[in-house]
Amino acid sequence: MPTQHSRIRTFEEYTDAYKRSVENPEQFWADVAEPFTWRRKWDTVVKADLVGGHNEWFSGAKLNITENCLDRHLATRGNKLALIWEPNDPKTRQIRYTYRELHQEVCRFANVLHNNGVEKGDRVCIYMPMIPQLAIAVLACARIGAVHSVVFAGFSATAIADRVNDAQATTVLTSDGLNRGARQIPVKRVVDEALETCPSVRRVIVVEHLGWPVHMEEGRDVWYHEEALEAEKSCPAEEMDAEDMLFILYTSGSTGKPKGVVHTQAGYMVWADYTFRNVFQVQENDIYWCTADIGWVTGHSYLLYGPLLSGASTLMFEGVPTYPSAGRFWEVIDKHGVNIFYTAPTAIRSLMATPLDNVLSYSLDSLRILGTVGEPINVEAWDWYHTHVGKERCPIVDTWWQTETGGIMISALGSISPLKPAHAGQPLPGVQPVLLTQEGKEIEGNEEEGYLAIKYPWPGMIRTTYGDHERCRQTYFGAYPGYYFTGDGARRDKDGLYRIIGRVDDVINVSGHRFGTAEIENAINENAYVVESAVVGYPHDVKGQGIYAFVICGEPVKPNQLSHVEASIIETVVAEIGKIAKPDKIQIVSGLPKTRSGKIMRRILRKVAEGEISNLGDTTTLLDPGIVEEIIAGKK
Ligand code: 6R9
Repeated sequence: MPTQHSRIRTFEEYTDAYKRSVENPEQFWADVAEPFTWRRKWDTVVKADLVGGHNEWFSGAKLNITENCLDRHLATRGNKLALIWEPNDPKTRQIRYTYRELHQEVCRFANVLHNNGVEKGDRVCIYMPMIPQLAIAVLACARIGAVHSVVFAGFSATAIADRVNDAQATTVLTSDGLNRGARQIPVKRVVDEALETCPSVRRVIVVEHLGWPVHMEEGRDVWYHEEALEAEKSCPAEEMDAEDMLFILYTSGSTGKPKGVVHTQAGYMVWADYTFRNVFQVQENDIYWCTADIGWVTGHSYLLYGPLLSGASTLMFEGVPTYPSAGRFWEVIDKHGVNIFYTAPTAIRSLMATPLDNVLSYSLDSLRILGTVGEPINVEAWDWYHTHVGKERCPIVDTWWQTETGGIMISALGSISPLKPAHAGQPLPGVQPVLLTQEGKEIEGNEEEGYLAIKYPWPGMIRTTYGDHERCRQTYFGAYPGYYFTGDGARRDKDGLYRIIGRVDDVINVSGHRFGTAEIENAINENAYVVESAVVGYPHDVKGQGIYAFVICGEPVKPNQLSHVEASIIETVVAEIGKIAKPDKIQIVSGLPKTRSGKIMRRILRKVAEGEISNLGDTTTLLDPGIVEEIIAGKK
C-alpha cells in the first residue's frame, strides 16, 4: 500500500497506470486514496450505476477534506506559501498566507459560521469577489460540513435568487463591493435585491473589501470583521461521510433552468488531487497560477482544492487580463515567478489581439508548463501561446472536463504525453471514454468522430443534481443507459488522441462560460417588447462562440426604435442572468422557422448566424419557408 502520493513521471508509467486503472479500478483507486488523512477507511471503493446514476466512491469512509488541504501539511509545509493573492490594482498590497496562516484563517471563519448558526448540511451561498476571504470561506464551509454553493459574482440578483431558492440556502456570504479592472461593483446591493425573494436566508455575513457604506439589514446582516473578533482561532474539523455533499455548483444545460451539480467529499478530493498533481506535474517549490474565478468549477478544483490537497502554492488574482494593461498576466507571472500557468483560450485570444510588445516585454523565464481549459483552443491561439508565452519550451496541456466531471478527464500530463495543437489528448487513468453513434453504438477504431461518453465511473463524477435526481439521471445517463453522456462531440485521431469538437446539445460556450440557449431565450422573453425568441451560437473570434438572438416583437419595430428595443432586451438579459450572457447580435424578425409541429428549426438559424446560407439543408418541413428568406435578408 502506498503511503505517499506519487506522480506519474514517464509515458510508460502513464500507460501502466492507465492499464491498471481499467483492469482493476478498485485496487487502483484504493492505492491512490491510501495516503490521504482518513478518520475511517472505506468499506467499498466503488459502487457503479451508469443507468440510474447512483454512483458512490469510498462508501463508509469518514474524513474532512480541509484536514487534507491544510492540517496534514502543517508538520512539513507549515511555513510554505499556500495562497498568494494578487490584487486588481498592481499598486496595492499583495497578501500571502502560509499553510499555517491559512489553516488559522479557515478555522476562524469556520467559527464565525458556527457562531452564526450554520450547521453541518446547511447550504451556504457565497457571492464574493476574488479576494482571499472567498477561498477561506469555501474551506470554512467544508471544515464544518456546510455545503457551499458559490455563485460567480457577475451573476444578477435574479440569478442569485434562483440559486439560493433552489438550494434553500440559510446563509449568504458576500462583500461590500468588488473591483473588476477599472470598474467597481456594489456586490452587497445585488445581494440585497436578490434576497427580497429568498425567505430561506436567515443570515448574511459581509466581508469588508472596498470600505463602502452598505445597507445592513437589522437581525440578518453582520460584518465578518466584527464577528471574527470574537471567534476562536482553532476549529475541529467535522467528521463527514464519504458521500456527504461537499458542494453544489450551478451550471447550464439544454433546458431553461440551471441545475445544481452536486459533488461529494471523498471521491472529489481524490480526483481533484490526483488530476492536479499529474496533469500539471507539480514540483514542491512551484508557484502555480490558475486564472479562473472560484465561481466556476475550474476555480474550485484547480485554484483551490487540487493545489491545496497537493500542498502546492496557489496564486489567486482579483483582476482582469487587460487592467491596467494587456500585459498584466505576464507581469504577474514575472512578479511571482509563476512556474505553471492555467488559463482559458478566450483570454489568450483577447490578448493576441493586442500589440505583441505586451507579452514580449516580460521574460516569462519561470514558466515550465502551460494549460488551457473551458473550450476548444484553435490552432492559431495554441501557436501564439506556445511561441510567445511558452517560448516554445513549455508544453501546453489542453484539459477537457466539465462541472459534472469534477476534474480533468482528457489531457496531456505535463511534458510526458504527446502534444498536438487543438487536441486534448489521452484520457487520464480511470477515465474510459468512448465515441458513440447517435443510436448509442460504440464506434471502434481511430480516425473516427462521435458523441463523447464515458463507460466507467470515476471518483470525481457528479452524484446528483440538487433536489432532483431524476433530472440528473435523464440528462447524463438517460440518453445512453450504461454510459455517462458528456454532451460533447469528439474525434479520435490516428494515434488515439481526442479532439473535442464542441457541444452537440443546445448549450453554447461563450468565453468558456456555459449557457443553455433556452436559458437565454427565457430571459429575453421577459422583456415587454418580446413575444418569442430563438438563440443560437455563432463563431466569434475572441469569445469562441457569440450569442445570436432572433427576436419576435409584439408590435412592429420602426427603424428609429430599433436601437432602443435592442438596448432594452440587453438590459433584461443582464438583469435576468448577468452581463456575461449579453447577446452579441439581436435580429428582430417577424417569424421563426418552425416545423408544422411548432418546433423551431435551430439548425437553420445556426446556419444563418454562421453565414452559411448557401447550404441550409432540407427546409421542406417548414410551415412557412418564406420566413427564411426574410431572416437571411436581415442577417446581422
Ligand atoms: C471545466 C469546464 C464544460 C464544457 C465541455 C466542453 C467545453 C471544456 C474544454 C472544452 C474543448 C477543452 N470544454 N474544456 N472543450 N476543449 N479543453 O469548462 O467546465 O464550465 O462545465 O464546461 O466546456 O464543451 O462540455 P464547464
